Amino acid sequence: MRLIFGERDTPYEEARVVVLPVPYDLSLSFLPGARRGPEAIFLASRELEPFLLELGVAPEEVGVHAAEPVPWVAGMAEESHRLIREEALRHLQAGKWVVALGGDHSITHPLVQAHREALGDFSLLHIDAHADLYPEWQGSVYSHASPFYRLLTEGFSLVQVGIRAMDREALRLAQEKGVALFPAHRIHREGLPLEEILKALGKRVYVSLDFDALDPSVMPSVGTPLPGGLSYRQVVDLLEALFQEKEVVGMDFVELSPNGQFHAEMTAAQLVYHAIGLKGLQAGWLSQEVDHI
Ligand SMILES: [Mn+2]
Repeated sequence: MRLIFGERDTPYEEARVVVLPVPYDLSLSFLPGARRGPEAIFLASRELEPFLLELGVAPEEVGVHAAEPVPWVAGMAEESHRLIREEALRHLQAGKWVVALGGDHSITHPLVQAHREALGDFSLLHIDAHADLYPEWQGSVYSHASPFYRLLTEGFSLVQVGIRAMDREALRLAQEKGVALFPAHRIHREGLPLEEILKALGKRVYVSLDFDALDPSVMPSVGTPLPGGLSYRQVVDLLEALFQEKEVVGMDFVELSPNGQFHAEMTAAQLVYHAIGLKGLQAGWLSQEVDHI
């Protein structure tokens, strides 16, 4: 049975938004399970209230189509990444706005490649507990700890928010390459520096969100939880400011690793749904028909 996102699925031709499941987690180093992330988000999304009070719209009215999951090839990271890039590119070339659901964070590299091929240049906003700037991890450049190293060396400008784990070499690399780093401890001390974050980004932005950016008290269902994370409200505030000021060319939400805590799956689904609503408002696909509070 094919799963859908939300209460109803819009046929592909009419849909503006494609939710693309990428259940790939073969690069994980600690706790596997992110391959079950997309399915859990789909199932939880069925329980969402379609009307989003905060935005005053029903995001599903943009027309959301759930695509077939991208297949992967066991033991063949390069081939699996090629399939991810090709599937994303196919939807982008059909004019869809793609929201990818991981899967582990390694999928961001082929997703970003597909977006650049279809849509040209943009900067990267990476929301995560981990900087993911290792040249390789356990011998593989296709690792979930490496996508942003690869993207940096390919010339992308990078803004990282919520970070609380990186080693000395990664910090040195980030400083050398001009990464705009907004670590979680600074956000907790000073509040979310929205203006500074927006200033560090170009006009067009791709967003990659690792659910472990959220504090484990909010989001316990991740492969690599770390204390000291962001609140749900802080992440929503960041996305709202971003969509007001920038053109968001695409998004991925990665590393949900379901472990029986349904509230975490609801949190993930709600965040994805909220982002679709923000895109709908920014693109003019949705307008508020009732005064909302
Ligand atoms: Mn992470």
